[in-house]
Amino acid sequence: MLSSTPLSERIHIAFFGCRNAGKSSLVNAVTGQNLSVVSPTLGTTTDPVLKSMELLPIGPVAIIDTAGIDDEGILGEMRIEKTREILNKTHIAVLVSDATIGLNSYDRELIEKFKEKNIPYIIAYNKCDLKKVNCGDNEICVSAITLENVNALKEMLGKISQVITKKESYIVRDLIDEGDIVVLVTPIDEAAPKGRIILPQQMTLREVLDANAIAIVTKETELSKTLEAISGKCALVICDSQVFNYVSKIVPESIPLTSFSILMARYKGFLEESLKAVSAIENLEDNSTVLIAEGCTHHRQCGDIGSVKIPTWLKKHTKKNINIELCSGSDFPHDLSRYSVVIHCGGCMLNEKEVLSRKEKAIAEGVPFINYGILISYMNGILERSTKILK
Ligand SMILES: Nc1nc2c(ncn2[C@@H]2O[C@H](COP(=O)(O)OP(=O)(O)OP(=O)(O)O)[C@@H](O)[C@H]2O)c(=O)[nH]1
Ligand SMILES: [Mg+2]
Repeated sequence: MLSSTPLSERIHIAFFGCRNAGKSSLVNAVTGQNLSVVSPTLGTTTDPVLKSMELLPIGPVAIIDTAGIDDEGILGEMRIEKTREILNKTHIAVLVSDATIGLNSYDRELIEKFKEKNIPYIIAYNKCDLKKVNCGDNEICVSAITLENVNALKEMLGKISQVITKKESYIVRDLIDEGDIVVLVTPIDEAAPKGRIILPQQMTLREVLDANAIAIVTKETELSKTLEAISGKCALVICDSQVFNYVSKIVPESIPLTSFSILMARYKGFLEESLKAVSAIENLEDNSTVLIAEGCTHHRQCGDIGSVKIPTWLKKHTKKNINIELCSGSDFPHDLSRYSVVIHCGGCMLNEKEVLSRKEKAIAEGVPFINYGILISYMNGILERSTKILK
């Protein structure tokens, strides 16, 4: 984990198209690896295949091969649903069309989806060893068999990726100055993963170093001693949201305080929505249903915060008998209408596209979308304090 770019930070390039268009063959050709099974049988690829790799000239990417969008029957429908879910995390789409057949209605529907979701796309007319077609600006004739134009396709992907990565966003770098001391408070309890620190902490630490600032990492139990040792000379304290209450009592009001989850929500683009939405918990009633969504699937990564701590605190705060539902990883309910509120982790394991598509879905359905850290600081009465430095 420490040695490679996290999946959530990689450009996701997904290959879509009809069965037998040669999606898997082209993925193998582009990556130079045998990632996906190829065969003349329709519907060879069933579940999406995702592989993290370094792809020149782009850099760290996640390449995704998908099932044919024209798949049939109930199972086919489920596969198509999975393919649509992939759209929510795709930065660049490659529509693979069989050049001997040309674009069909499924392909056109996909193109509409790309446009609707603002996904830059390339149409790759594959099997150009059998037939060539005239290509427009974002189109290219390729052959996964002879490898004709496969490098040119990679160059096109490289150009698009340069455009979409221009917009820099930061976790903490823009909040601190060179030489600042930043204290990171990371509880190590039984829920902490063995032998490492978790992703939001790693990413924050890296940015503190990038800013030529000084990072001090400590557990909450050593925080008092830490602050004493540096005579309170500290530009910012960042803690795990679970220990907000404890930490807020130790850190003097004069030192800015926030949490990893809040910083992550800002980085992924849903801080403002969370701030607007958080007071919606006051409207919860007995039997209201709340969805708690966690981006990681390794249960222990976030420990019991989503399944135990937040539900307990929420019930205590609202004094209502609330129903809690949990989801994790890439699973996110299709229909949010049953939920009074969605409470979402910082989303460090999901790419920003996926988090934003969840936020937009919630907004479209009128369901408040709140970040873990914002919720916890609100319930502890320190919302103003923990977001002051971000404004
Ligand atoms: N002539 C020629 N055949 C190709 C080319 N690319 C793929 N094929 C053949 O087309 C067939 C389907 O290839 P796949 O890569 O499995 O197609 P797919 O789009 O992944 O198909 P599904 O997984 O079923 O959706 C195989 O028999 C490939 O050998 C190409 O560039 N030229
Ligand atoms: Mg395939």
